[in-house]
Amino acid sequence: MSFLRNTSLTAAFASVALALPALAETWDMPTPYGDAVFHTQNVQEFAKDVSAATDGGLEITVHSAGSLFAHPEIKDAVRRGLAPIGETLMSRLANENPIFGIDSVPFLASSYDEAEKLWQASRPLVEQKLADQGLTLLFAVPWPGQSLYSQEPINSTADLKGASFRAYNTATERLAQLMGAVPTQIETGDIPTAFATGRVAAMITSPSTGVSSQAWDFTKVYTDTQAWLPKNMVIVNTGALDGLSEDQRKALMDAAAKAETRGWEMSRAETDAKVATLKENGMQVMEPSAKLSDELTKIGDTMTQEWLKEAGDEGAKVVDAYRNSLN
Ligand code: PCA
Repeated sequence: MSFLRNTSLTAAFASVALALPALAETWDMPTPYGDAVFHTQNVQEFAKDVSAATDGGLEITVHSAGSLFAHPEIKDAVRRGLAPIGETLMSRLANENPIFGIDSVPFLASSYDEAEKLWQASRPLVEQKLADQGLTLLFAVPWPGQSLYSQEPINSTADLKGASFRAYNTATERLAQLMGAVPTQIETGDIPTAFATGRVAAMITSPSTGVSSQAWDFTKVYTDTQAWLPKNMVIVNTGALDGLSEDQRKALMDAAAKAETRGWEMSRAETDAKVATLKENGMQVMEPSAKLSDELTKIGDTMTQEWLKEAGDEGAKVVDAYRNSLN
């Protein structure tokens, strides 16, 4: 064995090692929804943008459809640093603080323009409540307006009396109760089975989720209530964020701002496209009757009052700022 050959080999390895860039950081990113959903596609684009802007220095691996952490666990996983970054439905956190549920109060903000203004008014408090837990908000994107899916036409809430109704947050549970229905929490991935086995008979969700769960297989009527636009948000563990280089942090924040703009555009485009898909697959698309609209508006008023009561002064300030921004 030649000592000389060995040292020259070692030297060769050392020079290769020196020529390599610093080890790339890889972040696992749990997300709740499937790959066909526009939110997931937007997050994938975001990950690509971050990789490109950091020359591969920060790679984000998206684990969609609750495959790394189930939806209810994602936020705590990020808070505890089990995953540095993740996506969740903002209103899933409403039990921690009412501000997270402000976008799920029926008819408080029911168009994209209103939803955007509500987001501007509520974002600082959302950011603050997340910061209190060591979390940083990166971006938030709305689902299209929430509308009813049922087997028979719904002319008034009386038609839902006693029906089991799929819920995905506390607001949809409360809505079901106020309509006289019986709420059951079901994740999007379990919607088809829940209908097939009779666990639920109706739901309120976006045309996007209607299409991704193939609602035409188990419901016949889509009633276009567009009652609110709940948001998904992407959060990052603040400690993990602080551990990045300044360049990487900037790349992440820039990609986040871009993802927010792109996501809102994707969401706006979704509404008509996915309603058309529901129709093509044989669903009856209906406008709500005057009676149903009236009843839902009243329920929205009740839920706004309940929200304000729960959210106190800081919540009232957000709603005031939002309402002032509408004029
Ligand atoms: N889809 C998600 C949240 C809101 C939406 O449109 C769901 O149904 O769970």
